[in-house]
Amino acid sequence: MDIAKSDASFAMDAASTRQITGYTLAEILTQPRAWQAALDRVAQAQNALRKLWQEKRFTELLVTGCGSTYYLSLAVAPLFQQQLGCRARAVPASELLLFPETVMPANECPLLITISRSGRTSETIRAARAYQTSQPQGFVLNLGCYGETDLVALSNLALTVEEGQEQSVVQTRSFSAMLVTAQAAVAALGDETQLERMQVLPTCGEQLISTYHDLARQLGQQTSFERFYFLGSGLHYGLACEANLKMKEMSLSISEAFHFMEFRHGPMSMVDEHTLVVGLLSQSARDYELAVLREIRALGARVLALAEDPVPAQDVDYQVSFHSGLPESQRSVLYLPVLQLMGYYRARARGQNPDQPHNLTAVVVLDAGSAQ
Ligand code: F1P
Repeated sequence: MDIAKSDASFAMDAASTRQITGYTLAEILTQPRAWQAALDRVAQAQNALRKLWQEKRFTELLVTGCGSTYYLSLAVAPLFQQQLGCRARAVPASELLLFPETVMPANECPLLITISRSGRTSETIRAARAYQTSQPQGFVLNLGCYGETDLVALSNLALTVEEGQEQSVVQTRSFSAMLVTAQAAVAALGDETQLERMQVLPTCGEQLISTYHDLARQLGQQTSFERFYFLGSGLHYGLACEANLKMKEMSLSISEAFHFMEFRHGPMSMVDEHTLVVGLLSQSARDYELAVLREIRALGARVLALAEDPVPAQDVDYQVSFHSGLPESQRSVLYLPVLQLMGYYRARARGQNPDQPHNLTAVVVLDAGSAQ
Protein backbone atom coordinates (compact mmCIF):
# COMPACT_ATOMS: atom_id res chain seq x y z
CA MET A 1 0.00 0.00 0.00
CA ASP A 2 1.51 3.30 -1.01
CA ILE A 3 1.53 5.65 1.97
CA ALA A 4 -0.26 8.94 1.45
CA LYS A 5 1.96 11.99 1.84
CA SER A 6 -0.41 14.19 3.77
CA ASP A 7 0.14 14.65 7.48
CA ALA A 8 -3.58 14.98 7.99
CA SER A 9 -4.30 11.37 7.07
CA PHE A 10 -2.51 10.24 10.23
CA ALA A 11 -4.53 12.38 12.56
CA MET A 12 -6.27 9.29 13.93
CA ASP A 13 -5.12 8.44 17.45
CA ALA A 14 -3.55 5.21 16.33
CA ALA A 15 -2.31 4.23 19.77
CA SER A 16 -5.88 3.81 21.01
CA THR A 17 -6.79 1.49 18.20
CA ARG A 18 -4.25 -1.24 18.81
CA GLN A 19 -3.42 -3.65 21.54
CA ILE A 20 -0.14 -2.56 23.19
CA THR A 21 1.98 -5.71 23.47
CA GLY A 22 5.32 -5.99 25.30
CA TYR A 23 7.09 -3.28 27.24
CA THR A 24 9.20 -1.59 24.52
CA LEU A 25 6.13 -0.18 22.78
CA ALA A 26 4.63 1.00 26.06
CA GLU A 27 7.92 2.69 26.97
CA ILE A 28 8.04 4.50 23.62
CA LEU A 29 4.42 5.65 23.89
CA THR A 30 4.74 6.92 27.46
CA GLN A 31 7.99 8.82 27.06
CA PRO A 32 6.40 12.31 27.10
CA ARG A 33 5.56 11.74 30.77
CA ALA A 34 9.28 11.15 31.44
CA TRP A 35 10.02 14.43 29.62
CA GLN A 36 7.79 16.24 32.10
CA ALA A 37 9.66 14.58 34.98
CA ALA A 38 12.96 15.69 33.43
CA LEU A 39 11.76 19.29 33.21
CA ASP A 40 10.61 19.15 36.84
CA ARG A 41 13.96 17.68 37.97
CA VAL A 42 15.96 20.42 36.29
CA ALA A 43 13.67 23.10 37.69
CA GLN A 44 14.46 21.74 41.17
CA ALA A 45 18.20 21.80 40.41
CA GLN A 46 18.21 25.17 38.63
CA ASN A 47 19.89 27.10 41.45
CA ALA A 48 22.59 24.43 41.87
CA LEU A 49 23.24 24.46 38.12
CA ARG A 50 23.43 28.26 37.99
CA LYS A 51 25.78 28.35 40.99
CA LEU A 52 28.01 25.69 39.38
CA TRP A 53 28.21 27.54 36.07
CA GLN A 54 28.79 30.98 37.63
CA GLU A 55 31.51 29.72 40.00
CA LYS A 56 33.42 27.41 37.66
CA ARG A 57 33.03 29.29 34.34
CA PHE A 58 33.96 26.14 32.41
CA THR A 59 35.61 26.76 29.05
CA GLU A 60 36.06 23.06 28.25
CA LEU A 61 33.48 20.31 28.41
CA LEU A 62 33.80 16.56 27.89
CA VAL A 63 30.64 14.49 27.46
CA THR A 64 30.85 10.71 27.62
CA GLY A 65 28.76 7.55 27.61
CA CYS A 66 28.50 4.19 25.81
CA GLY A 67 26.26 3.01 22.97
CA SER A 68 23.05 5.01 23.07
CA THR A 69 24.47 7.29 25.74
CA TYR A 70 27.55 7.97 23.60
CA TYR A 71 25.19 9.02 20.81
CA LEU A 72 23.36 11.15 23.37
CA SER A 73 26.75 12.70 24.21
CA LEU A 74 27.12 13.52 20.48
CA ALA A 75 23.86 15.45 20.72
CA VAL A 76 24.65 17.13 24.08
CA ALA A 77 28.17 18.41 23.34
CA PRO A 78 27.24 20.69 20.37
CA LEU A 79 24.22 21.93 22.31
CA PHE A 80 26.38 23.10 25.23
CA GLN A 81 28.96 24.63 22.90
CA GLN A 82 26.35 26.44 20.80
CA GLN A 83 24.30 27.72 23.74
CA LEU A 84 26.92 28.32 26.44
CA GLY A 85 30.05 29.14 24.44
CA CYS A 86 32.35 26.52 25.99
CA ARG A 87 34.40 24.14 23.84
CA ALA A 88 32.61 20.77 24.08
CA ARG A 89 33.57 17.32 22.84
CA ALA A 90 31.80 13.96 22.98
CA VAL A 91 33.80 10.76 23.27
CA PRO A 92 32.97 7.11 24.01
CA ALA A 93 33.83 6.33 27.64
CA SER A 94 36.31 3.69 26.43
CA GLU A 95 38.33 6.38 24.61
CA LEU A 96 38.55 8.54 27.73
CA LEU A 97 39.53 5.45 29.72
CA LEU A 98 42.09 3.94 27.32
CA PHE A 99 43.47 6.96 25.43
CA PRO A 100 43.10 9.93 27.83
CA GLU A 101 45.99 11.81 26.25
CA THR A 102 44.05 11.95 22.96
CA VAL A 103 40.95 13.26 24.72
CA MET A 104 41.76 15.43 27.74
CA PRO A 105 42.43 19.12 26.89
CA ALA A 106 46.13 19.96 27.45
CA ASN A 107 45.95 22.91 29.83
CA GLU A 108 42.40 23.02 31.07
CA CYS A 109 40.35 21.04 33.59
CA PRO A 110 37.13 20.30 31.70
CA LEU A 111 33.72 19.70 33.19
CA LEU A 112 33.00 16.00 32.65
CA ILE A 113 29.37 15.13 31.91
CA THR A 114 28.77 11.39 32.26
CA ILE A 115 25.58 10.00 30.73
CA SER A 116 24.33 6.56 31.69
CA ARG A 117 20.82 5.13 31.98
CA SER A 118 21.90 2.50 34.50
CA GLY A 119 24.83 4.27 36.19
CA ARG A 120 26.48 0.81 36.22
CA THR A 121 28.34 0.60 32.86
CA SER A 122 31.94 -0.33 33.72
CA GLU A 123 33.61 1.77 31.00
CA THR A 124 31.80 4.92 32.07
CA ILE A 125 32.53 4.35 35.76
CA ARG A 126 36.21 3.63 35.05
CA ALA A 127 36.45 6.69 32.79
CA ALA A 128 34.98 8.91 35.52
CA ARG A 129 37.43 7.47 38.06
CA ALA A 130 40.37 8.00 35.69
CA TYR A 131 39.25 11.61 35.11
CA GLN A 132 39.03 12.29 38.84
CA THR A 133 42.47 10.76 39.42
CA SER A 134 44.00 13.00 36.73
CA GLN A 135 41.92 16.05 37.70
CA PRO A 136 41.53 16.17 41.51
CA GLN A 137 39.84 19.60 41.15
CA GLY A 138 37.64 18.26 38.35
CA PHE A 139 33.84 18.32 38.41
CA VAL A 140 31.51 15.54 37.24
CA LEU A 141 27.87 16.15 36.29
CA ASN A 142 25.91 12.91 35.77
CA LEU A 143 22.72 12.43 33.74
CA GLY A 144 20.92 9.14 34.37
CA CYS A 145 17.79 7.29 35.43
CA TYR A 146 18.86 5.53 38.62
CA GLY A 147 19.83 7.28 41.87
CA GLU A 148 21.80 4.83 43.99
CA THR A 149 24.58 3.90 41.55
CA ASP A 150 28.41 3.94 41.42
CA LEU A 151 28.32 6.67 38.78
CA VAL A 152 26.05 8.93 40.82
CA ALA A 153 28.30 8.36 43.85
CA LEU A 154 31.27 9.51 41.73
CA SER A 155 29.55 12.71 40.54
CA ASN A 156 29.52 16.17 42.12
CA LEU A 157 26.00 16.80 40.83
CA ALA A 158 23.53 14.21 39.46
CA LEU A 159 20.40 14.97 37.43
CA THR A 160 18.49 11.71 37.78
CA VAL A 161 15.12 11.09 36.09
CA GLU A 162 13.71 7.84 37.50
CA GLU A 163 10.65 8.13 35.26
CA GLY A 164 13.02 7.33 32.37
CA GLN A 165 13.67 3.84 33.74
CA GLU A 166 12.57 1.03 31.42
CA GLN A 167 12.50 -2.75 31.29
CA SER A 168 13.70 -2.90 27.68
CA VAL A 169 17.38 -3.36 26.88
CA VAL A 170 16.81 -0.90 24.05
CA GLN A 171 16.96 2.70 25.26
CA THR A 172 13.94 4.75 24.18
CA ARG A 173 12.17 6.55 27.04
CA SER A 174 15.39 6.74 29.06
CA PHE A 175 17.30 8.26 26.14
CA SER A 176 14.74 10.96 25.44
CA ALA A 177 14.33 11.74 29.16
CA MET A 178 18.09 12.26 29.51
CA LEU A 179 18.12 14.40 26.34
CA VAL A 180 15.35 16.62 27.71
CA THR A 181 17.32 16.83 30.98
CA ALA A 182 20.37 18.12 29.09
CA GLN A 183 18.33 20.57 27.00
CA ALA A 184 16.53 21.82 30.11
CA ALA A 185 19.85 22.22 31.96
CA VAL A 186 21.11 24.44 29.14
CA ALA A 187 17.85 26.38 29.19
CA ALA A 188 18.11 26.74 33.00
CA LEU A 189 21.51 28.38 32.53
CA GLY A 190 19.94 30.88 30.14
CA ASP A 191 17.32 33.46 31.09
CA GLU A 192 14.37 32.54 33.32
CA THR A 193 11.91 32.15 30.44
CA GLN A 194 13.94 29.53 28.58
CA LEU A 195 13.14 26.63 30.89
CA GLU A 196 9.51 27.70 31.29
CA ARG A 197 8.85 27.67 27.54
CA MET A 198 9.94 24.00 27.38
CA GLN A 199 6.80 23.07 29.35
CA VAL A 200 4.96 22.56 26.03
CA LEU A 201 7.28 19.70 25.08
CA PRO A 202 5.36 16.76 26.66
CA THR A 203 2.11 17.83 24.99
CA CYS A 204 3.90 18.23 21.67
CA GLY A 205 5.26 14.71 22.12
CA GLU A 206 1.83 13.24 22.87
CA GLN A 207 0.33 14.95 19.81
CA LEU A 208 3.23 13.84 17.60
CA ILE A 209 2.86 10.20 18.64
CA SER A 210 -0.88 10.33 18.16
CA THR A 211 -0.61 11.96 14.73
CA TYR A 212 2.23 9.86 13.29
CA HIS A 213 1.97 6.48 15.04
CA ASP A 214 0.28 5.01 11.96
CA LEU A 215 2.94 6.38 9.58
CA ALA A 216 5.68 4.87 11.75
CA ARG A 217 3.90 1.52 11.84
CA GLN A 218 3.28 1.45 8.09
CA LEU A 219 6.89 2.40 7.29
CA GLY A 220 8.11 -0.22 9.75
CA GLN A 221 5.91 -2.85 8.16
CA GLN A 222 7.06 -1.99 4.62
CA THR A 223 9.40 -4.97 4.32
CA SER A 224 10.34 -3.94 0.76
CA PHE A 225 12.86 -1.57 2.40
CA GLU A 226 16.18 -3.42 2.62
CA ARG A 227 18.42 -0.70 4.08
CA PHE A 228 18.11 2.54 5.98
CA TYR A 229 20.19 5.69 6.17
CA PHE A 230 19.68 8.32 8.86
CA LEU A 231 21.03 11.78 8.06
CA GLY A 232 21.53 14.51 10.62
CA SER A 233 23.89 17.48 11.11
CA GLY A 234 24.79 19.97 13.83
CA LEU A 235 22.63 19.26 16.90
CA HIS A 236 21.01 16.30 15.10
CA TYR A 237 23.90 14.02 14.07
CA GLY A 238 23.90 12.27 17.45
CA LEU A 239 20.14 11.68 17.10
CA ALA A 240 20.64 10.25 13.59
CA CYS A 241 23.17 7.84 15.13
CA GLU A 242 20.68 6.89 17.87
CA ALA A 243 17.83 6.35 15.39
CA ASN A 244 20.22 4.16 13.40
CA LEU A 245 21.07 2.15 16.51
CA LYS A 246 17.36 1.62 17.29
CA MET A 247 16.79 0.23 13.78
CA LYS A 248 19.82 -2.08 14.17
CA GLU A 249 19.18 -3.21 17.76
CA MET A 250 15.47 -3.94 17.32
CA SER A 251 15.13 -5.16 13.72
CA LEU A 252 18.66 -6.35 12.80
CA SER A 253 18.44 -4.25 9.61
CA ILE A 254 21.26 -2.82 7.50
CA SER A 255 21.39 0.78 8.69
CA GLU A 256 23.90 3.63 8.90
CA ALA A 257 24.01 7.25 10.04
CA PHE A 258 25.82 10.12 8.31
CA HIS A 259 26.13 13.87 8.43
CA PHE A 260 23.88 15.17 5.64
CA MET A 261 26.53 16.59 3.32
CA GLU A 262 28.82 13.60 3.89
CA PHE A 263 26.31 11.30 2.19
CA ARG A 264 27.29 12.45 -1.31
CA HIS A 265 30.94 11.62 -0.61
CA GLY A 266 30.58 7.87 -1.12
CA PRO A 267 27.66 6.39 0.86
CA MET A 268 25.21 7.63 -1.83
CA SER A 269 26.59 4.83 -4.01
CA MET A 270 24.51 2.37 -1.96
CA VAL A 271 21.12 3.99 -2.68
CA ASP A 272 18.55 2.03 -4.64
CA GLU A 273 14.75 1.56 -4.81
CA HIS A 274 14.83 -0.61 -1.69
CA THR A 275 16.35 2.17 0.41
CA LEU A 276 14.63 4.45 2.91
CA VAL A 277 16.58 7.62 3.75
CA VAL A 278 15.47 9.51 6.85
CA GLY A 279 16.43 13.19 7.06
CA LEU A 280 16.47 14.93 10.47
CA LEU A 281 16.26 18.43 9.02
CA SER A 282 17.77 21.40 10.80
CA GLN A 283 16.56 25.01 10.54
CA SER A 284 19.80 26.71 9.54
CA ALA A 285 21.02 24.21 6.90
CA ARG A 286 17.58 23.09 5.68
CA ASP A 287 18.11 24.12 2.05
CA TYR A 288 21.40 22.20 1.83
CA GLU A 289 19.78 19.18 3.47
CA LEU A 290 16.73 19.24 1.22
CA ALA A 291 19.01 19.36 -1.82
CA VAL A 292 20.68 16.13 -0.64
CA LEU A 293 17.27 14.49 -0.12
CA ARG A 294 16.13 15.51 -3.62
CA GLU A 295 19.25 13.94 -5.16
CA ILE A 296 18.71 10.76 -3.16
CA ARG A 297 15.09 10.56 -4.23
CA ALA A 298 16.09 10.99 -7.88
CA LEU A 299 18.16 7.80 -7.45
CA GLY A 300 15.00 5.85 -6.65
CA ALA A 301 15.09 5.78 -2.84
CA ARG A 302 12.11 6.69 -0.66
CA VAL A 303 12.64 9.69 1.63
CA LEU A 304 11.17 10.51 5.05
CA ALA A 305 11.81 14.04 6.34
CA LEU A 306 11.34 15.20 9.94
CA ALA A 307 11.32 18.92 10.63
CA GLU A 308 9.69 21.67 12.66
CA ASP A 309 7.77 22.92 9.60
CA PRO A 310 6.44 21.05 6.53
CA VAL A 311 8.77 20.61 3.55
CA PRO A 312 7.61 20.83 -0.11
CA ALA A 313 5.57 17.68 -0.75
CA GLN A 314 7.31 17.12 -4.09
CA ASP A 315 10.69 16.79 -2.32
CA VAL A 316 9.85 13.83 -0.08
CA ASP A 317 7.70 10.70 0.09
CA TYR A 318 6.73 10.99 3.75
CA GLN A 319 7.13 13.72 6.33
CA VAL A 320 6.71 14.49 10.01
CA SER A 321 6.21 18.11 11.11
CA PHE A 322 6.56 19.08 14.77
CA HIS A 323 4.85 22.51 14.85
CA SER A 324 6.28 22.94 18.39
CA GLY A 325 7.04 26.66 18.28
CA LEU A 326 10.19 25.89 20.30
CA PRO A 327 13.74 26.93 19.35
CA GLU A 328 15.92 24.27 17.74
CA SER A 329 17.97 23.89 20.95
CA GLN A 330 14.89 22.76 22.86
CA ARG A 331 12.88 20.56 20.47
CA SER A 332 15.25 17.93 19.07
CA VAL A 333 13.72 15.20 21.26
CA LEU A 334 10.72 15.36 18.89
CA TYR A 335 12.73 13.56 16.16
CA LEU A 336 12.85 10.39 18.28
CA PRO A 337 9.38 8.85 18.90
CA VAL A 338 8.45 8.23 15.25
CA LEU A 339 11.87 6.72 14.48
CA GLN A 340 11.76 4.53 17.59
CA LEU A 341 8.29 3.32 16.57
CA MET A 342 9.47 2.63 13.01
CA GLY A 343 12.28 0.43 14.34
CA TYR A 344 9.85 -1.31 16.70
CA TYR A 345 7.34 -2.16 13.97
CA ARG A 346 10.02 -3.28 11.55
CA ALA A 347 11.31 -5.62 14.22
CA ARG A 348 7.83 -7.07 14.71
CA ALA A 349 7.33 -7.35 10.91
CA ARG A 350 10.60 -9.30 10.67
CA GLY A 351 9.67 -11.66 13.47
CA GLN A 352 12.07 -10.09 15.96
CA ASN A 353 11.10 -9.40 19.58
CA PRO A 354 12.12 -5.79 20.40
CA ASP A 355 11.86 -6.66 24.10
CA GLN A 356 14.67 -9.22 23.72
CA PRO A 357 17.22 -7.73 21.25
CA HIS A 358 19.73 -10.15 19.72
CA ASN A 359 23.12 -10.48 21.50
CA LEU A 360 22.55 -7.47 23.80
CA THR A 361 22.39 -6.89 27.55
CA ALA A 362 20.89 -3.90 29.33
CA VAL A 363 24.19 -3.02 30.98
CA VAL A 364 27.77 -3.94 29.97
CA VAL A 365 29.63 -4.80 33.17
CA LEU A 366 33.30 -5.84 32.81
CA ASP A 367 35.05 -8.16 35.29
CA ALA A 368 36.68 -6.10 38.05
CA GLY A 369 40.11 -4.86 36.96
CA SER A 370 40.07 -6.87 33.76
CA ALA A 371 39.67 -6.02 30.08
CA GLN A 372 36.52 -8.06 29.63
C1 F1P B 1 24.97 1.85 27.89
C2 F1P B 1 24.59 0.76 26.88
C3 F1P B 1 23.36 1.16 26.13
C4 F1P B 1 22.94 0.09 25.14
C5 F1P B 1 22.72 -1.21 25.85
C6 F1P B 1 23.96 -1.59 26.66
O1 F1P B 1 24.16 1.73 29.03
O2 F1P B 1 25.61 0.60 25.93
O3 F1P B 1 23.61 2.35 25.45
O4 F1P B 1 21.77 0.51 24.47
O5 F1P B 1 21.61 -1.04 26.69
O6 F1P B 1 24.38 -0.47 27.53
P1 F1P B 1 24.07 2.91 30.10
O7 F1P B 1 25.49 3.26 30.54
O8 F1P B 1 23.42 4.07 29.40
O9 F1P B 1 23.24 2.33 31.20
